[in-house]
Amino acid sequence: MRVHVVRVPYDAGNRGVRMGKGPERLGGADRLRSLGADVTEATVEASTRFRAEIGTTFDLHRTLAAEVRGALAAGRFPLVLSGNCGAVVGAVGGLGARTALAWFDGHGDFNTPETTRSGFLDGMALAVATGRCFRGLARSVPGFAPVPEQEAFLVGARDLDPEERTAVEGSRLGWVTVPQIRKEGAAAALQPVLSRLTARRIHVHVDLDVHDPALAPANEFAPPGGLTPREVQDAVRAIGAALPICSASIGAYDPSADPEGRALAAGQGLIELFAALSEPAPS
Ligand SMILES: [Mn+2]
Repeated sequence: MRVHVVRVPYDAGNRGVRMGKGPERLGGADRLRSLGADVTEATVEASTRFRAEIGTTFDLHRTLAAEVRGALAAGRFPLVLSGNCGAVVGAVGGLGARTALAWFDGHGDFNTPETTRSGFLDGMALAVATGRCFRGLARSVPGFAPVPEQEAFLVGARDLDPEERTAVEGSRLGWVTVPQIRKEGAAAALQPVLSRLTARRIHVHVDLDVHDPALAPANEFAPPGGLTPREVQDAVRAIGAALPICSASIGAYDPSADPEGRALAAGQGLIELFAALSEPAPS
């Protein structure tokens, strides 16, 4: 296992607060080393002192894109631990075109400036990654090209604003729901969205609030009715069986919402799973 762990310890442009605490708490590098992995690490920092949610977030994306590109060039698996889901925009910049996108999340992250009710940029993260909004700023991320909607899919999303839901339903995004996974099993539930992908590799993003907060409370926004940690792992394995997972990101972990460390355990389990899946298949 050759892994490059990149932390982006920011939430809405602010360092080390709320979900910005998550990357350091998740750790990962030492645990992976103890399992025999060859691990390098980096922490992405804002390049300007004044914090503006939108400007600082895209600034972080630009730096993250370079980290991801460098890791791939060095033959390492980029594993991004981020406060916000928008880090995927930076990762996509580093990955280049022809990469599909799996998006595990309790929410849709598919709002736009015209539909958002909270004003939280990260609620638009998937819309940015697929080129629906903030196109100019997204173009400022080196290497970024929007992921075509038909090459992206939501997993476990269940709390969408009304207009956001309409947007997802009117889009070409895939959407695999909690009831589908519970009823059919992860592999069967994911098969329709996986079989239509034309990309040759995939980035897997996990907002830890895809988990049921009764089992693994990731943050204060986690909606009820989520997946079990086992279901999330099964779904990631099903994706990895269909095409190579070239990079991954784990986001939205707020340690203060998780006093018993159950979402932490789920996140650390995913870190180990991604590292294990990064091994090239024996030939
Ligand atoms: Mn999210």
